[in-house]
Amino acid sequence: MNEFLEISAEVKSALDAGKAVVALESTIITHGLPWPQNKEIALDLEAAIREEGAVPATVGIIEGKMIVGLSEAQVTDMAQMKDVVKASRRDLATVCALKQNGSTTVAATMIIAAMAGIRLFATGGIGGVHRGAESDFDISADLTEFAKTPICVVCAGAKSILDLPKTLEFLETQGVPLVGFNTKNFPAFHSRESGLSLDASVANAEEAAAMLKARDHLALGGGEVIANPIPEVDAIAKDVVDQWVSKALAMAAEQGVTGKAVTPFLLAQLADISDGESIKANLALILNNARVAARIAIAYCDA
Ligand code: PSU
Ligand code: MN
Repeated sequence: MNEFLEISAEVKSALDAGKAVVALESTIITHGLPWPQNKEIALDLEAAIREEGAVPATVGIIEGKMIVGLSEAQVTDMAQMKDVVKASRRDLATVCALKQNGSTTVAATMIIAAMAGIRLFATGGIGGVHRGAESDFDISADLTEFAKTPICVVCAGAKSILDLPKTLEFLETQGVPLVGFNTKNFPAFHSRESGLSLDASVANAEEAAAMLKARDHLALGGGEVIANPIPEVDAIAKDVVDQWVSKALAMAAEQGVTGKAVTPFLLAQLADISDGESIKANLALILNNARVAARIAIAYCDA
């Protein structure tokens, strides 16, 4: 085991026993949601995964140690940290070597969870190709990670702050399976449908697990994205979200926000503009994703 990796006793014994484990990211805690909802949801997600019969493993970096299975105290600390680095693939070595605190993006969580031997990961929304990427080249490192690291990410699609058609094209180019969970329409995070169709879907956790087993067997490398729409009761109409997003994008342009600050800035603007509605939807969909990921993890272990 490498000197920077620390797996909690609970997660380690679950993995050793071949039990279902679901990884969770921490950038959503530090840069995606405000205090105190960030802490509450982080702990609620873990509880939901346990309730389904799987073991949660929240991933984060504390003083240079990549931890798989943060404790409640560590999650609580992280939720209030001010100086924490938003760490993606390129940041891992500096954060570890300099003994910094880092929250892990989807890409970094995949890397660390895969080191531990975890196959399933639940999040809210994935990073993607940003609008205007044809001039500023802003494409999330999440997208290239899906092609490299063997983890299945259950998400509610991607936020429409992104360029969704380009995001789907990019995933196709990278050979990443993008599979709808009981849908053939790519979900747009707050809304159940983006209007973009998917070529593949699975009907339930068993079919999803069979797809993962086939992927293992074929040894194609890389991971998979399962797109699970927000529950109907929590969904927000697409035209309402579109209005929020236009305002948020205009603010980002006005303030000249660039680089890794773009996604957190847009998320905070959305929360503000929607008067917390975007956060409510966010909490509902991520909980739903955690439950689905747990069911898939269990079906995968049983298959
Ligand atoms: N999208 C969301 N909520 C989030 C993120 C994305 O709807 O919290 C976070 C995830 O951690 C994701 C990261 O991996 O932002 C992507 O950042 P970037 O666009 O800088 O790659
Ligand atoms: Mn970016």
